[in-house]
Amino acid sequence: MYILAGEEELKSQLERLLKKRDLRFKTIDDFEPSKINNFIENSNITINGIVLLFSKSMDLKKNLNKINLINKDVPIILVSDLKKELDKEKIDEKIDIFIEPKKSVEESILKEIENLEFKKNTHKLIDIITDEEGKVSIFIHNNPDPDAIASAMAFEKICESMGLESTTYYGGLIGHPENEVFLENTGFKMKNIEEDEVDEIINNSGIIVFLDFAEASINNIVPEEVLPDIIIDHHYTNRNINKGQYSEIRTDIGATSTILTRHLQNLNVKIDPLLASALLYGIKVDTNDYTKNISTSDFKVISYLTALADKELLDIFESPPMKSETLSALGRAINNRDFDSGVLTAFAGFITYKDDIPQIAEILMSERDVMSVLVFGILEEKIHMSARSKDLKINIGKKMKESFSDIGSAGGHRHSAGGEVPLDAFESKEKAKIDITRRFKEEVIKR
Ligand SMILES: [Mn+2]
Repeated sequence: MYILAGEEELKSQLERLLKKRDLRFKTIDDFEPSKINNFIENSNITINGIVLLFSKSMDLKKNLNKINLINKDVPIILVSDLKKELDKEKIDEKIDIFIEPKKSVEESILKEIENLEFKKNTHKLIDIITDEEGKVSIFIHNNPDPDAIASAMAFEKICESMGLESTTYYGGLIGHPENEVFLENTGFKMKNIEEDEVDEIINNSGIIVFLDFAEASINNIVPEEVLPDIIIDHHYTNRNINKGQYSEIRTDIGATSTILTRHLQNLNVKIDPLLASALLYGIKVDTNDYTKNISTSDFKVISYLTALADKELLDIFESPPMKSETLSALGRAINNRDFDSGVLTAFAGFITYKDDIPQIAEILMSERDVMSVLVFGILEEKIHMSARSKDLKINIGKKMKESFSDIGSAGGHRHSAGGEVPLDAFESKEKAKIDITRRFKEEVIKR
């Protein structure tokens, strides 16, 4: 049961709502804490909450002390637009739930406007795609990440639903092993191209689409002078870009995959478990596990996609199986590790993939009592290094720079860093191992 107290008009509105939902309530006519407490004590049914309704017309301040007198075992829900004034009175501890009616109305209006905007955009997008004749060419940035790849999958799905042919192109490599596993498991086919192939593709395209980037020639294979028909992106740029017919650059949204999902929803295009998983993983990576640059639009899309996604596939995306060479390098690093005062250094020997080094560093960080890690290995006459630290007093990027910049290049951030040193900076492989370990320990261990 709920107890309602406060302003008449709001009370009768809420009464109607509760009746509709078959929820029991008791209305207290004038706001008297003793009356409420009496009712709570003498009632033989559980009181789920007390709803206090105060809009601007009533002097809430006058009643503040009264709220203090209410039985503290029952949750208090305060409905009022005067939250700012209340904060000063430090009433937050007494109120369990705060509802601001005006703010809620504003938010729902904004939400509806945002929905309308998205629908309008989808229509515009479709108009452009259907107006133009010929093939749809989708470009994504160099060394594409899951967000770019999933967005291309979604755009191709839209084209397919309209009976149009489309191809996705990218320059560079599928760099990280996680991205490789991601692409492999989506089964998505896209074309890796060189610069000299772009002109012909552009000339044979009806529609040119840029996804997850907005500016030709910056970290992508498209020449500067190419004007796209469609841009969908979420990265901030302060430069004047050639926008073409349709450009949707939403820096307030966490991932291009979110924007594409909204278009798929508006078009009622079926999102199969594979596409849902890919889009969801794209958002996850771009928002740093749903923590960075995330908006209400992203959250809405995330909950929608989570219901459709293939959980096993997501598990594979999130913790990709290791290659046999990587596992061997990890084994060597584990056997060759040296632990001293919270600092772990590990030599992985001759490695096959450069990306193995940071991956191994991440794994070795999980050992108990380890605060900082340096992993290094040899590939093509170079020593590749990767360092991690959870020691708050250390900036591992700076430490790496101080340790190695005289013989190679090194640097990074507070918690994560890397570097490269030519093997011939040392007399032998054995000397390299000793010297690198010594340099790192000298900088990182505080004695
Ligand atoms: Mn992105």
